[in-house]
Amino acid sequence: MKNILNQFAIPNEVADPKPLKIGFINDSFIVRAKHEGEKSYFLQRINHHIFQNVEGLQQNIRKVTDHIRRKLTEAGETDIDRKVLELVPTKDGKLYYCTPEGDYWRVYVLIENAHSQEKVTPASAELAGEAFGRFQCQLADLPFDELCESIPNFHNIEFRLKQLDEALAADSVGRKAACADIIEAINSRREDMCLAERLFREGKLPKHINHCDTKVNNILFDDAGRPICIVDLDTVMPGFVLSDFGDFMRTAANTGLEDDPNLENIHVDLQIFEAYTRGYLKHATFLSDIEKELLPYGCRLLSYMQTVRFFTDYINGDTYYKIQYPEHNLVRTRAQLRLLEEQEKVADQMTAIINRLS
Ligand code: GN1
Ligand code: MG
Repeated sequence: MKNILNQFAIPNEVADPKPLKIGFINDSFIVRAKHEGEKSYFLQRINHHIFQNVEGLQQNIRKVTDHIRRKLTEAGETDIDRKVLELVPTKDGKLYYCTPEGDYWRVYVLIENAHSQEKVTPASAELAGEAFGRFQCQLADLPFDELCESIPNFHNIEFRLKQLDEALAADSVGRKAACADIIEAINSRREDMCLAERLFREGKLPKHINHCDTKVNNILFDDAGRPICIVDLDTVMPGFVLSDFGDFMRTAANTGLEDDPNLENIHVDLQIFEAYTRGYLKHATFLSDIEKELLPYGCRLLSYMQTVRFFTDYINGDTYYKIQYPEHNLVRTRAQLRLLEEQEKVADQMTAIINRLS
């Protein structure tokens, strides 16, 4: 691993990398400065099976972090190094290093005195809304087609449904027959759930740069509990603002778990919904009327998309998501479907909250 670190333009003396247990996709290590007051680093092996275009991925991250840094500077912000991630290039100026064995590595400067949170409260949800709203706003004037899709069609529901149809047609592990109710629930919503893609084709719904993984644990907070920096930029790519709003609500405004085996636990937490929306709308000032109007739809879209993705993986025999027990992807599917049904029930309440707050 010394040899890997040696490839990067790290100016100060550092200790050996120590593995960090975060995230399921990349392998992460912390690289501490040997002397106090000097920079420490965050080393990652990029999962190039999931991110097959590492060059495009790293260029995305560079463009986004450069753009945000410029915005922060223009706004006269201080402490900018803690408010945006910084990639450390290799000694020959590349954004990643590929080993002779074909492993891809990258290095970020470590942001000190910052931590992430797993749980949300109404107070932290409002701050999270501000943080993701600010992030989207900072990127609103970066043309969406400047970035590539680091995972092609990642949040394209038409593509995800096609993948499901292919999985069902193959039925390679014979799981389809027992899932008629799920297939029916997915099919009956197909047309409605492809609305955003249709509106885009008709020129009525714009694309912007999105984070595409807006879980609360992708925000770093300072010791006083204020959000300082958005991290995990791997899926930052063009898409609908509905993605980021919807995925936060899918993961945070659910009284149950993403894989809750007890469907009775699953309801929409409207307090969290309202708090996040308040924070988000404060900063997402670039939203058009149609985008604002579609935000409750965005919540349903992301729950539906996750239902389709978990179910596809179940039908395929669990090849994408790590599972903890054999029926895990089926349990996840049912839990996400229930969340969708619950969101359908409170759609009007969501709209009323948005109208009141905007
Ligand atoms: C994956 O690994 P994690 O939790 O960051 C997935 C998301 C899904 C999520 C479901 C690259 O994210 O899109 O919403 O699982 N990320 C990728 O919990 O597929
Ligand atoms: Mg992630």
